[in-house]
This record gives sequence, C-alpha cells and structure tokens, in this order.
Amino acid sequence: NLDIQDLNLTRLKQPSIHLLTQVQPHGVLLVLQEPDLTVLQASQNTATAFGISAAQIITQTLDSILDSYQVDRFREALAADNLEIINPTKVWVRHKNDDYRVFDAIFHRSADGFLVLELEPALTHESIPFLSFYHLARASINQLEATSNLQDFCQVIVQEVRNVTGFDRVMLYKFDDDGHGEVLAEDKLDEMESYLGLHYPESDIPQPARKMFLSNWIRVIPDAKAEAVPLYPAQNPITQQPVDLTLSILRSAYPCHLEYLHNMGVGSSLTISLMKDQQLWGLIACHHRTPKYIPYELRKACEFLGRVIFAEISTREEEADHNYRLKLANVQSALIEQMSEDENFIDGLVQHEPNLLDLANAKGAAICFGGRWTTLGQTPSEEELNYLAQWLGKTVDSEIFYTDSLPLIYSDAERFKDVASGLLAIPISKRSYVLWFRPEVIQTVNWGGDPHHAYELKESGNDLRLCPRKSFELWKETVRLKSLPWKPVEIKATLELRKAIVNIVLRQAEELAILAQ
Ligand code: BLA
Repeated sequence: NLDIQDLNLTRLKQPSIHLLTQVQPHGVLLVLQEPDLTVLQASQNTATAFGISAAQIITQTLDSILDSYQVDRFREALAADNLEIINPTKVWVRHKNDDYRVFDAIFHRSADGFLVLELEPALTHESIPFLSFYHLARASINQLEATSNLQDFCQVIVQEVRNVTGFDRVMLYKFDDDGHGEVLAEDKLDEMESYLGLHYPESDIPQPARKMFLSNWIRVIPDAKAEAVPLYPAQNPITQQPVDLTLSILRSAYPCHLEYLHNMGVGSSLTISLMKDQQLWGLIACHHRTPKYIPYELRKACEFLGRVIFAEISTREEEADHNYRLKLANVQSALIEQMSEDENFIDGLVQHEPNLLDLANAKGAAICFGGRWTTLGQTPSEEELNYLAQWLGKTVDSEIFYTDSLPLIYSDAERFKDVASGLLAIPISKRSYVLWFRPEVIQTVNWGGDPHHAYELKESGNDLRLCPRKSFELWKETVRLKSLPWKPVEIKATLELRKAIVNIVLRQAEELAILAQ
C-alpha cells in the first residue's frame, strides 16, 4: 500500500487539485483583469449559457455580456475593495434568441491575484430568502441550547442542515489525531444504509484537499456525473500558468474523488468545513443520490451553521475537558499534601485516598525508588518491572514517556498485556520511576470498506491513476494490544506531579544530609 501523502500527485500526470483548469458545467467562470474587467479566460460553456463562445468573449470587457449599469456598479465596489456588498448579485444575461437567463454573480480574488467571476444559475423559485435563513438559525439555536451533550448537539446540527437543504443524507464527520475520520452523527432517508459510527481512512480526503478547506469553507458538487468544462485558454495569458482556483466554487472536482462519490452511490454533495483553533476539526458531509443545486444564499446559511454554531462544539468539548482537569487538579494537590506530610513521599502517593491511580485514571501504578518497587493495583511482576525499567532507561531520555500500545514497541510486554498495554512513565532520576499502567482493551473498529485497500494505483495508457475502492461495505477490524489512550490532561497532571516529587525528594535528601552532619 503506497503512502498517498508522499505521493506527488503531479507525478501521476495529474495537476495539483487547486490548479485544475476545468470547472463544473452548471456555471460559468470568467477570469478578469482589473480595473477595466477585460475577460482573460472563460469556461467553454459560455456558448450554452450566453450564446457566445469563450473565444469570442476573451479580450472583451464584461460589458459585452452583462448590463453596463451593473458592470459599473461592480467596478465601483471592486475599486473600493468591497466584494461583500456585491456578492451575490442577480444578473440578467441576454441569451442569443432574446430570452434572458438569471445568474448569481459571485466575485473573488484568487491567491495569485486575479479577479474571478463565477456565474451560477439563480434558482429563483428555490432560493432561500432571508426569512428561512432566520428560521434556520433560530430553530437551530433553540434546539442546540436544549441539548446537554456533544452527541445530541451533533445530531441536531445534522438534522437542521438536512431540514433546510433537503439532502438525502447529512453526516458530521470528525477527524481523529491520526488523520482518519469517523461519522459522529447522521440524519438520512430511512431506506438508505447507515454510515453512523463508521471510520474512514486518511487517504479518502488527502492533505491537499484538507488544505483547501482551510480557506474555502464550503464545497459543492451539484452533479457528480457532469462532464467538466475546460477554461479557454487553459493557462492564464498573463502568467502562462493555471489560475489558482482554491477559492472558486465551480472548480471541477478531482477525478478520483468523483469516482469515489460514484462508487458510494452519491449523485451530488455539499461539504462544510468545521474548524477549531485554525485546524480542520471535521466536516459536515451532505449526499444526495441525484443531482442537486444549492444556491448561494443556502450555502451561506450552511456556512453560518458550520462557523458560528460549531464554535459551541468547541466550547462544549473544552467544558468537558475543563471539569476533568479540575478533578485531576484536586487529586494532584491532595497527593502533594500527602507526600509532604508523610515521612516517606511514597506513602503519600499510595497509602491514602486519592492515590496515584486517580491522577491518571490507571488500573495499576508502580514506583521504583532506591532500587525498590512499590506497587498499587494491577501491575506486571517485579521481575518484569525490572526489565521494563532497564528498557526505559535505554529508550527514554525525556521527562515523560507514554504509549497506548506498549507491546508494539516493547515486545516482552505482550506477556503482561492484560495489565500493561498502556504505559505512562515519568523518570525521577536515573534509576527511579513512577509508572502507570492500563490494561488491553480489545476494540472493534468499523470501517467503511477495507482500510488496507482504500485505493489502488492503476495504469491507464502510459499514466498511473489513483482509483478509490469500489466497496464501502462494513469492514470490521479488531484492534488488540492497545489500551485506552492517555488524555492530554492526564499527561499534564503527571508531569506536574513529577515536578513536585523532584522537589520533595531534593528537600528530603537535603534534610538527610543535614542530619548526617
Ligand atoms: C475530497 N473526500 C473528499 C471530501 C470528502 C471525502 C468528504 C471533501 C468533499 C469534496 O471535496 O467535495 C471523503 N466523503 C468522504 C468520506 C465520507 C464521505 C470519508 O462522505 C464518509 C462517509 N479520495 C480517495 C483517493 C483519493 C481521493 C484514493 O479515496 C486520491 C487522491 C481524493 N478526495 C480526494 C480529493 C478530494 C477529496 C482529491 C478533493 C476533491 C476536490 O475538491 O477536487
């Protein structure tokens, strides 16, 4: 299985996704030169949309297709750098045989400095006016406030997004620390199979795609089967390079992803990014089995849900963390007090309530000090502990070491996996340690398709092509030799305990030295 992150997509004779020079055919994309708004490049569907070919439009100004009065208004707003007030503008474009078509005109400036105008068919009868937007926000906020836990909260979000958009399936997808993701909440048509709780490998959404979500919060593919239209000319005539379409809404999707959607039975999709601390926390993924157009206003409403209301998820996550952190802080101060009151600091850690185990939610703990072991709860035997301490001495030279899969890096640990598949260790001095243990927890991870065959590399002609898996059927993986992971708050609490122990040990050593004088 090759590593998709290392794989330079250009090596596969496919350009980077943000530099694709094709657009989705439902709208028209024009690259313009400011200030006169001369068309530099146009998508080759202008003939169908306006009855003028792309070759005829380039080198003319926008006035050749749109009402000059509107174009002047655009010029003013652009000169004042005020895109917000013109996005979106309804424009009436005269078609060849004297009928008019209504489009939503949406402008942005590309990362490489060009003005891009995208014209999307305005679905006047379906577009959501401010009122629905308001209802959406009010209903969601009321319901969201009523939920007490994160799970219910996510559930309300997916239901609300589905209510206003009418997608067949809406999922809330969260990325894990290792990059793969899990469906946390889902709302869907009854007859569709459920993806709730399924995990998906990291390669399904490669890093370049994730990177684009950082600047472009929303992604629509209204018709996954529609044939992309090239820009004319493909390269920007000024830079002789493809224009950066990261912020474009019409940019055609990467072929591999379209195949992915097709294999999943998805006809159209809308994806909203969920950000936390400037990082992609997760996505709201909407699927429809048939093509579906989502007008600008509705996209903005969804983006609003993603941005503003998601902030609440972060707060709730932090609250849960905060309560646990407070609890650990209490345990920590109790331990420190006990250590300084008892004659021997070790007694302070193991003889009372709370004890060492409570500081890291561990099932076992062991302290090695002055060549002797003191244990608490379920631990490996003393002989096994000695070998483990030797191994730690050789491998660890930091203030803390932790793993939730000790047997994978220290094979002898397989023998005592039932007590110590997870290890958290703080070295106090060269041969002194405090260790916490957690038992193996056998977990079943449900994957949407076999993650070991998430994709394959196929030859087509002289080129290599990436192909997504065909089957997304439930694939159960049994994860062994792993404990529950150590939480950042637990790691922090044990590090602080380390500081306290080092101080107390130093002080007691000094007192002994004075006594000996
Ligand atoms: C994009 N892949 C995506 C996106 C999602 C997924 C949500 C972003 C949506 C979008 O850009 O439209 C994956 N969709 C999922 C998952 C679920 C879902 C996991 O509904 C779970 C239920 N994909 C592959 C392989 C490649 C690949 C092998 O499987 C190889 C390069 C690429 N995925 C890929 C690319 C994009 C993508 C390039 C960005 C598409 C684009 O914006 O052009």
